[in-house]
Amino acid sequence: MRVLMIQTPSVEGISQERVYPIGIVLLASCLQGYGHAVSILDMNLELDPFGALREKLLAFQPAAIGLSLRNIDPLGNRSNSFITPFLATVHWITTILPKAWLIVGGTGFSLFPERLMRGIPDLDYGIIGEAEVTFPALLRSLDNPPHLPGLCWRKGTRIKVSPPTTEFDMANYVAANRRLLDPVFYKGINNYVPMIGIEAKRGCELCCAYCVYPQLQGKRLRCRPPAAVVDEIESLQKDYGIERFHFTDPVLNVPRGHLEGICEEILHRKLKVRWDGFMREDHLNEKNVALFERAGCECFSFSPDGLGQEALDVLCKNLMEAEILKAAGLVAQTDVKSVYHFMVNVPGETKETSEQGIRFVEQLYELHSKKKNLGAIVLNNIRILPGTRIERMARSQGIIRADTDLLYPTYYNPSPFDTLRYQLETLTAAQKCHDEAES
Ligand code: B12
Repeated sequence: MRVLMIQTPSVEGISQERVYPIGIVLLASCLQGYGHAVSILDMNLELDPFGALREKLLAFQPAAIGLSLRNIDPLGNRSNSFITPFLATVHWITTILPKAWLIVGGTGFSLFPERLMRGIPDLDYGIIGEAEVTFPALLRSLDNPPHLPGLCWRKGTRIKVSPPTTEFDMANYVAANRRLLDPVFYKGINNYVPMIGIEAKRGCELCCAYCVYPQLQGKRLRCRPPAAVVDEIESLQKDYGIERFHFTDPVLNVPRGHLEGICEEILHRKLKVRWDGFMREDHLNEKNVALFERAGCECFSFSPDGLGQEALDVLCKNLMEAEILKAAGLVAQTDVKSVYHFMVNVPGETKETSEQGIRFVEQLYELHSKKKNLGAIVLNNIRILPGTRIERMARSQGIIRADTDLLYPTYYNPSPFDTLRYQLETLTAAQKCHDEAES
């Protein structure tokens, strides 16, 4: 069957950082293995995304189209929605190729499956979560699919959803066939984000109050063998000259020993690559910080989220303020920059916690002041996503109503601390200016 995989618009305009759409390239690689003729379109790469879509549809004439809805909105308190261009994409396809099967998946879809299937009657099927097994199986039986994990389908006017799988065995992981989408197209676009994502594992065993990662990938950690991860990195460097990578793992440095194994393999092969990924503070020590730096870590990215112990506790971070400061002390001694993400105006915010938050930010600047290696402190309000503890809190506190449509940007930011973010941002901007003036 001719199958076209499309990454629908996921960034705000052409100037934004873009990422290689690893999800659809992995799926297309799988489908190729089953003998399908596949093609890929990343609309984010196109100056005229809808013109490119039309051209691709007419030239390739797919019988089935896989639409990836990765992002629902840009987060960061912004109010744009990627649902609008997604709806436009569906509309263009059904106008140009009304007979093609339309199947949707991706993280954005997986968070709102019923809502989207109900709201967009042109979607024939949806698949929640990882789709390496379900998608090829669905293509074999589009007229009358059997029970498949994660499948969303229509029965009359009803939407039926079967529970997704989070059990894909990472020992069977086949690295994406990059010939299907040349990484070179993504070179030189981004200023900050490494464009190529590498999956070292799936799954997250934490239960942070706002987070959907365990929902998306399951709670069980499923690691790829370090040598296989480094094989993928090595071949991307050799074949495409890619030197910077982002590990897509929810938390990169758990379980203990896995990232260490990857780093030892990188060093053993003498690869000169740079990489980053989100790490847990309580798993860092002098030894592994030094190893990560030697193996090419170019940024310690942290998401401690809570600006103090009360906030850490309410966000269920299972992390101590002292552990964050200890980790900051360790990474501050390296020549690698660090970035910290925090959430502002979390449930239970008071005058005291907000003042503590300000002091906490100041302490981080202080720790990093000697080497001037604090890349950024990123401050956001919480985007309320379905199925999270924060959603339940927001409902019980009357911050969202029973009929609030979470599909569109909705943040937890009640008064009276709804402007706290600006206060903290002003502080970080002033600190940055001070640091730059000194250096
Ligand atoms: C790594 C990551 C990043 C990295 C990417 C680096 C890189 N070079 O790739 C960074 C930090 C840069 C990043 C940035 C952003 N991200 Co991000 N990111 C992730 C993360 C942790 C993993 C994504 C990933 O690559 N997974 C591995 C691939 C293989 O899995 P996958 O894409 O899910 O694909 C599988 C399935 O979804 C499915 N599938 C995918 N497509 C399709 C299509 C069809 C037809 C079918 C059937 C199935 C299917 O099958 C695939 C294989 O199993 C997810 C959270 C998570 N745990 O999933 C958030 C996540 C996807 N990001 C999100 C967002 C919003 C963003 C940003 C907009 C945030 C921002 N303002 O910076 C940007 C946008 C970047 C962009 N250009 O798209 C949201 C999206 C949902 C939402 N809330 O809108 C998520 C879910 C996190 C969250 N907080 O909610 N991200």
